[in-house]
Amino acid sequence: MSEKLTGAKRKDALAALPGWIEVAGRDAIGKGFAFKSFNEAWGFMSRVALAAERMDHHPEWSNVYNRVEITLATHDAGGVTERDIKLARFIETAARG
Ligand code: H2B
Repeated sequence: MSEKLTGAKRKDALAALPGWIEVAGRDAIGKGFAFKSFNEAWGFMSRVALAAERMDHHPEWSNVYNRVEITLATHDAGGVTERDIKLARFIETAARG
């Protein structure tokens, strides 16, 4: 099981992920994405879904038309770990198309 990220490591990891914020009220990180269309949002979600399955690490997310809200936490660890940071990094590349 991965260790929860704390302190400077966590701060530095988040600083390198623009727009990602600490979720209020729980140990998790999140970001909202807005695309030009539902088609672009779904394409993004498809890329993330395939990677998440390969990584065996899955996002909590919701989609409304062109918007996708994502929360990442490692359920086994009860908080944010390096696995969430890796997935968030992939999500950033997937959002670029
Ligand atoms: N995703 C996330 N975000 N956290 C987990 O702890 C987790 C997961 N655990 N995906 C995985 C799957 C686990 O349930 C399976 C059995 O490996």
